[in-house]
Amino acid sequence: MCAKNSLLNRSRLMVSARSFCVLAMLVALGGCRPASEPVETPAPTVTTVLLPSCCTAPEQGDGRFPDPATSHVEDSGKVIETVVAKIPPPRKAPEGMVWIPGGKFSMGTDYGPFGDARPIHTVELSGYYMDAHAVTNAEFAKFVKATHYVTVAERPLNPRDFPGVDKSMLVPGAIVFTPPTQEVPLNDAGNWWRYVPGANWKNPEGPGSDLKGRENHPVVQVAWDDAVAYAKWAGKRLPTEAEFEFAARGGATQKPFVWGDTFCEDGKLMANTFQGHFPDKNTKDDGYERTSPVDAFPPNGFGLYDMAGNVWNWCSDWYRNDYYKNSPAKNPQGPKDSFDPEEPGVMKRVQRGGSFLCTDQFCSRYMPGGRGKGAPDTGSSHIGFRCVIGG
Ligand SMILES: [Ca+2]
Repeated sequence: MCAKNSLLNRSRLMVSARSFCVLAMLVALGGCRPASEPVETPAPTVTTVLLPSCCTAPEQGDGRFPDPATSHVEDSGKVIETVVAKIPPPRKAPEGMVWIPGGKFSMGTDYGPFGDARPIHTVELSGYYMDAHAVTNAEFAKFVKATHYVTVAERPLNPRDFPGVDKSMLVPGAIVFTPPTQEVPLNDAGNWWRYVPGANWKNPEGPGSDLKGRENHPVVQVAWDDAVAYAKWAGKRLPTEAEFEFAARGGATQKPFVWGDTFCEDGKLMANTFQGHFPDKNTKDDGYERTSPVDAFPPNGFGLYDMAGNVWNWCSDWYRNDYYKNSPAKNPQGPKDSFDPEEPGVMKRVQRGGSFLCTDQFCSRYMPGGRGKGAPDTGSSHIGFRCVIGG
């Protein structure tokens, strides 16, 4: 999607929203109002259109996502045992990359809340090299130094693309996780996301923040367009959604976590997620309130780090909630267009892996079948990426 269209998408959202609360719910939760319901022109606010849309609150029970050990949807699709191809790497792996030999696996999950990850279906993949970890701040800095690339969050906003919006509000910036000081309803992501003028990859939390001590953390505040630009410069590409899931599963079959069957392994937290009470009290049992070094947690069965937690990873595919019904069996590239019933009319790309904000109280999509999605022009403080090279 070109930047112009992306901005037009933003603009359309801005004039179709009713209020911060409603739009925040539309973006973060979806389905809060029928698409055909007429809406009033709001008091415009940049903040509302830039909320990320990766997570959906649970709809049942005590407000927590159900235990993956007990939440299984019947007739979710045929499951086969994962077959990791015995294909040796065609050449020495590029520095920092891991050979994923491809094979066959069951893509999707029977885990209850993940309705868009069904039916489970067999996918066959060719081999590829994947970055062992997400692109770091230090690596992204090299790219920017070499190319003088300006990320989406740093670019001026054109008033023509935002009719009716006060020019003073059109300030480059990005959305930042800003935890409230008290318990808040989980049905309004506006309670913990804030648009911060001046926030970008170099200043992830806005002016006054920097990357000192975070050189080995994943870069964040990068839009899909930024990730694609980096990949092209590096001679790589973004992974397809299928490549990411196959890699995340690490050769295992339908395990709920990329490391195995239980959230903790021998009492050890295996990924950077959110502990405590979301979003107001982060007990940081895993040691990190926000991003962590890319090698802080153990790698999975393929030797890949942070395939769950830390930051979401942009994938190349457009997002459609119903894609698994029609996905090609071999090397699927994603649908030709995008549709998210939670937010019709907004084109989105797939994100995978979950982030440091994932918790069973709000977002369990760090589990390998979980799908995330977001507008290509919208990064945030918990979205990064990694790259692949075809075999
Ligand atoms: Ca954490």
